[in-house]
Amino acid sequence: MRRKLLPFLFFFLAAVAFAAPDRPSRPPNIVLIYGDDIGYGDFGCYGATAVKTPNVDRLAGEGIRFTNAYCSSATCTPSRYSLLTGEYPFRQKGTNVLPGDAALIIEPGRATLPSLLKHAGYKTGIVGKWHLGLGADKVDWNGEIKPGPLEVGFDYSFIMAATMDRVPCVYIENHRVVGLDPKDPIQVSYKKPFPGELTGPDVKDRSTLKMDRSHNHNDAIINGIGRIGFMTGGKAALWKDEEMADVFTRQALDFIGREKDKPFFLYLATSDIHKPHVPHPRFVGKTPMGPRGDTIVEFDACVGAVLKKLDELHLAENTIVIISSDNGPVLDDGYKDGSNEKVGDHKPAGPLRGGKYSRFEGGTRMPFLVRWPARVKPGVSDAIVSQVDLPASLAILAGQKPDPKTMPDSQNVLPALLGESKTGREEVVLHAQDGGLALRSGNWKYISPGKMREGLGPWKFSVIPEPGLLFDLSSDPGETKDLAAANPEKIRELADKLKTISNNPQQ
Ligand SMILES: [Ca+2]
Repeated sequence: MRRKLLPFLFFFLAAVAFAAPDRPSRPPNIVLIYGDDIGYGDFGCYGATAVKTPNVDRLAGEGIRFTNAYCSSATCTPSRYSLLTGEYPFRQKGTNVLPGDAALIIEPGRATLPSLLKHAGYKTGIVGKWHLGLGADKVDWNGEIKPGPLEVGFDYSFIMAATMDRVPCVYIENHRVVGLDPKDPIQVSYKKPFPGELTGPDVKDRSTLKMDRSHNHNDAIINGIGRIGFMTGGKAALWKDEEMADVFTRQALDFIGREKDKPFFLYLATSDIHKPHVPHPRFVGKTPMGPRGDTIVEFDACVGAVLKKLDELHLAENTIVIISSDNGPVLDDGYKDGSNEKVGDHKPAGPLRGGKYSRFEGGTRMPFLVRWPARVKPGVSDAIVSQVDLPASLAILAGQKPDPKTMPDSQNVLPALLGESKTGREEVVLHAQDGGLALRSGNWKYISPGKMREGLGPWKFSVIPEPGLLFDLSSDPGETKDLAAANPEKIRELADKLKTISNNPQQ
């Protein structure tokens, strides 16, 4: 009799344990807050003083602050591709920065970070910037917009298609444009303007614009701001840039609230701090740095709202919160917003050289924070990790066995992410779409011959000659002393290694 009761008792106790809040047996929720164009030096916890980021700094103090964490590429689309697929972007054609009417570049059905977590029982959601293409060919913005996030592993999606400076300037929830009046259908073109729609060249008095361009961004004028690409229709659905951060934050909080009773994965890809920098009026003037600095404060407020929500729902203890960015910082990226003139002593890339678009460290070394109170002790880690490792590492944490064939570059660096190991990867490949590849191996950094952008915009362009550049990051984090001539064997070794990795995954 007693023996027969035991299994029931076990199941009863298991059910009680499973129902308890913050139960350790439940897989952790995962919230990945992915900033846009935020540099290594843009947060207080990485040395910024001209901008205050108390919420990000709080998370850093309660978790691990990484000093050698990388995105895969120095621009948006390729980094985001890598983050979700576990594959370096240079292995696939078509992964460079996409126009807003591009087709989906992730093959539906392939293993992704969200699909593996979904398979592990997670509810998966994306809120914010997508920029990985939508549809199989030409998208009908007035019908069902697919395939997209829902076809590559997300249960819920509330996104902008591409970037704030590209059309279409509308939100898309799951498969539909939000707030679209069917009597005012949307058309999008990246080739020619639509008759009767205001475009940049029509605006002779530039003071009538909310923000003028410095280069490009002179196609459709929407909300007083020039964009890349043309669109017509959908007037009721157009976003207002100054409200975007609040809209995405609200959607993120709603997702957490809806899914709080099961493990969830939220990929919150913020609009901040990508150009055009248009913070909500309550953040205007919060820094001496103009709109770019103010959008960092807006990003921090979004982080604060998410942390508060997790606290209110008693989810913080067993939720992993990761904060990072998709590429390095940029000042003048196409709008006259005072970013260069007002930057003052602030160093957007901290002590690193270069920024967005660059293969110098500023292009791809990212702020990277991991907080998980139930398991992770606060600290600082110098382990080398890459965002391309998140799919395999988080999937393994959730009990999945990712296939290295489908996620060829995603290494399991979970011990480093959780602070249980001081080492992560031995080397990482870094990419800039108009430059080529670079390799970090231990403290050595090799940049292959090819094009190079210098500066944070406007840029100087140069060509790196054979045999490339070599730096010792342990003594020269700012990549100022090229050691190539003095170390011919080392540079040959690294060039060979880079070639091997780029030809053969997981070497
Ligand atoms: Ca970006």
